[in-house]
Amino acid sequence: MSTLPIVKLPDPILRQTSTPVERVDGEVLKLADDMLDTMYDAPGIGLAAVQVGVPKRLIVLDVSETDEPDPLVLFNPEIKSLGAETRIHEEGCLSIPDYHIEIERPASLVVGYIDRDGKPRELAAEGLLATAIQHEIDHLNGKLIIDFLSRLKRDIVVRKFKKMAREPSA
Ligand code: GNR
Ligand code: NI
Repeated sequence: MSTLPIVKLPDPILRQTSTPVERVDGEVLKLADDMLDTMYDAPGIGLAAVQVGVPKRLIVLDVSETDEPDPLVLFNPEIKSLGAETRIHEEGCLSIPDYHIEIERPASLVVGYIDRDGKPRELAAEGLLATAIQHEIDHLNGKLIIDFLSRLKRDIVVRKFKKMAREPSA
């Protein structure tokens, strides 16, 4: 396995809509393993393929709070249902370093996906996992956490990251 460079704001690839994985083959399985490596190395609790420059509908997650890792790999994840209750969580994003924002989202969900063996599955999630799955699926649709801000606040953040991309030391 190997780590991959993480694409950062304002790279326009982050705004692309990712396309479905047609077939779970060795190539996308290798990509999933490299994404897990990249996520653990960062460290982060989730990663979408577009964040390593590959706009395919593939996400990896691990919200385990123990020493025991619990890697999840979801191809073509699709939200089947959302719970009525919401939760607010302070979210970060590996593509927007050192930036955090409180976001209110449904507290539970059921997600359909294709697993590593190419089999369709469903997963019921709540708490941090439900939050993280929604954050990752947003990435597949070109959506970022700054889109929960007003236009004015979002533009200020984008400008700051554009400036940092120009002058990496600033
Ligand atoms: O590592 C991450 N932490 C996190 C915290 C709260 C809600 C969502 C996340 S996902 C983020 C990694 C990332 O950017 N995934 O796209
Ligand atoms: Ni993110």
